[in-house]
Amino acid sequence: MRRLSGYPDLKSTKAKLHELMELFSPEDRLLILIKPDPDSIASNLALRTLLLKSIKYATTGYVGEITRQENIALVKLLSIPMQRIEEIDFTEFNRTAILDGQPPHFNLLGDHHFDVIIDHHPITKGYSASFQDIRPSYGSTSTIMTEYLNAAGIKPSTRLSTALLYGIKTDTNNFERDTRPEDVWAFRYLFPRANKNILHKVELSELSPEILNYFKMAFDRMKILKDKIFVHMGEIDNPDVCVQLADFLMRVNNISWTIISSVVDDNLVIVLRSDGYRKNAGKMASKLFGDLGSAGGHRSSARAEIPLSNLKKRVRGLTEETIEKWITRRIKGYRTH
Ligand SMILES: [Mn+2]
Repeated sequence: MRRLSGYPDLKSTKAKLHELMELFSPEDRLLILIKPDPDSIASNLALRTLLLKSIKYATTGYVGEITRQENIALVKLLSIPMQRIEEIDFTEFNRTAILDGQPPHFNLLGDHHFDVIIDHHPITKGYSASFQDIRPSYGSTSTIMTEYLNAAGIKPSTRLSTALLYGIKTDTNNFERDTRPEDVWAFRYLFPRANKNILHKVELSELSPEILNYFKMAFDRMKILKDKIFVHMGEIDNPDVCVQLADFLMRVNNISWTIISSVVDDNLVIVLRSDGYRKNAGKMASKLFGDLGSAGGHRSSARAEIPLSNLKKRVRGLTEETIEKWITRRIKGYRTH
């Protein structure tokens, strides 16, 4: 097989692969546990491919919900078989693997023994595993899995390559963060094999049809306050809408800040974005709303949550209009320097 520009360290990966394969026998029934994000989903597909001929079967169980539209599209377009963990009968399996995470991330501690853990998050403690390969400096678990496939001499299928490529792209935010040469190597290795049309469709699938109604509402309600866009969405079921709106409206030229608020249950939830260059959304959140609830975040993204009961004395009647006016006043009073 052709080696690409010196990466990765094939010799040590081959040794690890050997160690991994030694663990399994043809009668094994493996349960793979993941969280349903692209890197985990792709890594799971890669492990299934690696072990295809060495075990009886593998089943993938995921923890939590598949909520992001891109992930729903990924699973559907690549027809990746997975089951909710609640639907799984653990007694059916004699082996367990965790990919792109470690037992504490799954609240699985105590006396359960794990067979395989492959991950790129910081190393945690308090569990036992027969095989571990944790590389915190790597951008994605998909990168590690690509090295394994390469070491095993397996040419990844179009479907697998597409999934792994997307896993790397997502976790490294298109190589803008936590990227190592190995991630770039894996990307180059997978790119010619992947289906770029599917990838493109998955990446464009961020909006659900239902959210378009919220976009319509936001366009009607939005206020442009100098370099800021503010929208109060009123009462909604899920504040994820605010996150998508806040990200989307940052694309508007000359806008450095977006602030999207909504009432969810008995809380006022405010999502803030800034260009993060000379601005600091976390600072803005805590200065504007920190006196009344939890507020904070990073330079480019932040969030505040205020129990409505804390606003009773400040915001007359707690109606959509009075809440909107109150936030507008606070935003106008904020000095960006
Ligand atoms: Mn990951």
